[in-house]
Amino acid sequence: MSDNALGRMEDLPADYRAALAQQNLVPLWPNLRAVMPAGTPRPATRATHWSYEGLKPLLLKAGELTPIEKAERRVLVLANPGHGLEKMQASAAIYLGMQLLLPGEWAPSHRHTPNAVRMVVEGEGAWTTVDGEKCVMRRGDLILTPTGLWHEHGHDGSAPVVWLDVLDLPLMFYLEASYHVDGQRQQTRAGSGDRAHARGGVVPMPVFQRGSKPYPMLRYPWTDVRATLETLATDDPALDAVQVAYVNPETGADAQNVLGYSALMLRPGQTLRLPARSPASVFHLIEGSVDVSIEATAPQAFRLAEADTCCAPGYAAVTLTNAAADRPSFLFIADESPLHRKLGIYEMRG
Ligand code: GTQ
Repeated sequence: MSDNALGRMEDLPADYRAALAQQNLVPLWPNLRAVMPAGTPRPATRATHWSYEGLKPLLLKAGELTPIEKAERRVLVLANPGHGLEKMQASAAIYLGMQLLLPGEWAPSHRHTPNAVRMVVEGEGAWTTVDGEKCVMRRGDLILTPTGLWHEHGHDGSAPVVWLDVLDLPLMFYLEASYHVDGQRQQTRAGSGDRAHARGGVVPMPVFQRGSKPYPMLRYPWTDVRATLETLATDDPALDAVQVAYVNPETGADAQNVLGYSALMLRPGQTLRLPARSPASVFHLIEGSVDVSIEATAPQAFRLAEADTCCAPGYAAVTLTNAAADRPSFLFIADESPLHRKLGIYEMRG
């Protein structure tokens, strides 16, 4: 049925409309197509690129303007203009922020309902203590701070440290389930977020039982992930998508419940087309140089330099090209696929 076949609001008498509103009632038919468009959704999420070179001076300036005590978390949010900047969301479910911690600073312990991960962008000497385990932060490391776990950030190094925060905050906020609790400085215990699961293929088995922690591994060191990608590329030269998923090493399931995380290597000069899928996604360049082309309603193309980030709406194919002809490029990818799969709305359209 075409759009104009349905009655419009203006077709209804003004007194009838007023009587409906008076009783908090709304006629569906004038609004039906807006909430359920034909064939494909109309995402507010716009393909957007955030340049690290562009934002870094502003982030460092925030370090001068706002002491950590006045910020709790000193973050510039990568906001999608399609949603309105004040909504602070990259997509329907994804929040992105660039966080700065200066030498000697401490971002106090808290926990919250949204799940978060950190992808370390630059700087040495910072750490995040998650659930009592002190996780060192090195470039490219992924550190989980899952829902409900205490976390705090500190910095013993001598130069600024920056990382990318990825949270499912927009979803939790929409669900009216977003809140935080302040805590005390955590007592640390043995463990560094990854030690017991650092070597693939074996998992702890205390007293003949498999571990039951929902988040057994909190830190995914980049050196290991990068080495895995290189091995994968070497062992299977015909493999197109040299990509690994960050998973729970006990169960093999996605590392977190809502957002999915992966790392992708593009061979020198390689072009890879990712088919259109329902979840929105985020691409962050860890190493190299990559051209991103997004086949959205308003097509977009970006060149990602190191530490740049971009997002693509769902239902849009994305083509990635390694702009370097002589070396691989490495991307960190976050997307909404665990959420879509759980909801039964996951689609791949080709
Ligand atoms: O580091 O705990 O970007 O609570 C937003 C909210 C980071 C954090 C963000 C947070 C954090």
